[in-house]
Amino acid sequence: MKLFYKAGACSLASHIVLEESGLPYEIEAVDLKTKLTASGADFSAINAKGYVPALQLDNGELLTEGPAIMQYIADQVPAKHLAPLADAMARYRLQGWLTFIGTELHKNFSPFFNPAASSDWKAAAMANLDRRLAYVAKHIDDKQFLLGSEFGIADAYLFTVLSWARHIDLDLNKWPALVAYQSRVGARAAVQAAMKAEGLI
Ligand SMILES: N[C@@H](CCC(=O)N[C@@H](CS)C(=O)NCC(=O)O)C(=O)O
Repeated sequence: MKLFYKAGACSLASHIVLEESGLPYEIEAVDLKTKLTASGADFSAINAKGYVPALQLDNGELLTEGPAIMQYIADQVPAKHLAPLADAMARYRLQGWLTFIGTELHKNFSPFFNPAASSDWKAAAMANLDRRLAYVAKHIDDKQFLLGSEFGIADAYLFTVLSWARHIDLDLNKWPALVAYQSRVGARAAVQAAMKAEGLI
């Protein structure tokens, strides 16, 4: 498998999950401005959406959308418990978290990385982040990870979006549970390895 990624972007979550899975994989960086991959390929021809993450499977198929990619990887290695089994209630809870992180968190960070975003849009997004993160902090207060005591793919995604806070002047210190969570996830060997491979640490 090959993961197309941009250092520190939402593709980091899929990268962490690949590391956690223990499966063999490669990574290739994408320049999102020129849409060229590190080897000089036209990324738009590989993924018509033009954004990361994208996972090229061993059979040549391409899978896009982080939550789908992460679930695919998790389902290849059920013994690693990166996602609850497909018919378990906990799987729907996981889907709920992936959707929440994608739509309520990830996409409220997006205007801060968009030079065309207005200050009104950014202010509205920051207010949303404030409310949503307060909710997550309360949820995580008595837990190790989002679904309880076991690390899973939603944690890889939440860790990744929380790592953007320092770039946008969002101080996580007002939620000590989130800061502790971030350190807990960040200390995992797979997270360290993925971040190192992307040149983030
Ligand atoms: N819905 C997509 C969103 C992916 C996304 O927002 N990717 C960003 C990086 S975090 C990107 O590649 N942006 C560049 C672009 O849209 O051209 C997913 O969940 O995978």
